[in-house]
Amino acid sequence: MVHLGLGNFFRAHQAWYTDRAADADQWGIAAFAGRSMGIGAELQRQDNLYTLVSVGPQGNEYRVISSLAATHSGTDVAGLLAYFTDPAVSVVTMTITEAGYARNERGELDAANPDVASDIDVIAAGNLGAVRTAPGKLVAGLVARRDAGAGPITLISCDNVPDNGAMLERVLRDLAARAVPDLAEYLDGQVGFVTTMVDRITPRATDATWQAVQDEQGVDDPAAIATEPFSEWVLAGDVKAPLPDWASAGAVFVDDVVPHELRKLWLLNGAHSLLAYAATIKGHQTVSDAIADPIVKGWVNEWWDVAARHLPLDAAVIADYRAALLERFGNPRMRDQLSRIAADGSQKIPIRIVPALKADREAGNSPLGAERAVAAWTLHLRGLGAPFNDARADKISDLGTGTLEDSVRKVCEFLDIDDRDSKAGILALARQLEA
Ligand code: CS2
Repeated sequence: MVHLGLGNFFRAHQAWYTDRAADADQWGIAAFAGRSMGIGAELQRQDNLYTLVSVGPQGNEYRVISSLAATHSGTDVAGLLAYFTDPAVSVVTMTITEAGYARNERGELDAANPDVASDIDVIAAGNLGAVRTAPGKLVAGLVARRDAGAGPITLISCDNVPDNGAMLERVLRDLAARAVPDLAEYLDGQVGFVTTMVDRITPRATDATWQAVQDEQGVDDPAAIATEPFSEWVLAGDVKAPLPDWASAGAVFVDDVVPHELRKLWLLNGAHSLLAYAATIKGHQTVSDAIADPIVKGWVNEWWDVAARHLPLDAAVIADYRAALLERFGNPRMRDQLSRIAADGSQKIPIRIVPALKADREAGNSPLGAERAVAAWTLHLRGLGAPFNDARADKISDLGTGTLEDSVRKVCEFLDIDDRDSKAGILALARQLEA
């Protein structure tokens, strides 16, 4: 299998499931970093083996992960195309972040993005090796695979975006329609898209992780990473070619993944984003410190009450998940930095917070818990709390300028929130948070 996005989350999640699958000895992952080599150089020096540290509230567990067979730089497009033409490769997974799909506000491929426009041109000209974006690389790979007659393949997005299989299919079809219209037949018949919910909180790697591996395992592993004990993977969709036996490692295949995705995206990720913007204004730096503050915990519960009113799930399922999340967030040994979660809010707030906010106003309620998250993000854009870091900084930096009232108005416009009461609520909450 091939994976795009050699980040910590992939190494703690999909690589870990593949390592523990009953047929693990039949599989190896060729993983491609983002632009630069990233951790790939360290991994190559140690035969692509690394230690995964599961950080429980009481102590650590260690496992050497051996599912990674090769690591490549993101610029090695020739290497990527070679895998696509190999019939032994049957699945491509990806963790390329919300921004990596190069979508515009309407969820279509953003053809106005210069890198996307360039990919359309080079693919149309048959110069497949010159692609730059993830959608460009995937379409180029599929063209190469079709031309090589290498057979069917399954593509699996593992990013926190609702209905990520359909989302991926849409951007690839948009790109193909502009660059190689005759790829449509191959896409219809030979390419499967799988939608997934992925979950495992994986903080940034720190020296403390490396030190623990050194002290407790006697191994100097610069590629070691830490993660939480909890993990979940729910998949649904059109499997066109063999996959590792992930079910034997705990993954669950269902008919409809959407309720699972919403549960995770709203309750876990939504609370994460609220904490990243609101709790950092109060001076907290990690999730566990923030959730230990009763005021912050109250904000999270208020958000969860809003979200719960609109989740298509039994109340008991939601209550259990909330209780489990409080334990996960409270794990004091994890040290998950809120600045990690604060990144790319322009991609996260619209899918994590806004749908429940709007649904709740439409139902005649006052979704204060959701509006506080938008208020806190507004202040974040104005320089409060966690440092600003957003893949779409060029498009959104103006939202934080002018008076607070200006900012709230622009943020609401950006998020397509036009309800008057919501706007007033967000402004009032922003004033409170600022004070
Ligand atoms: C976090 C996620 O970065 C973020 O915004 O909310 O990385 C979160 O830790 C994972 O989705 C947990 O599965």
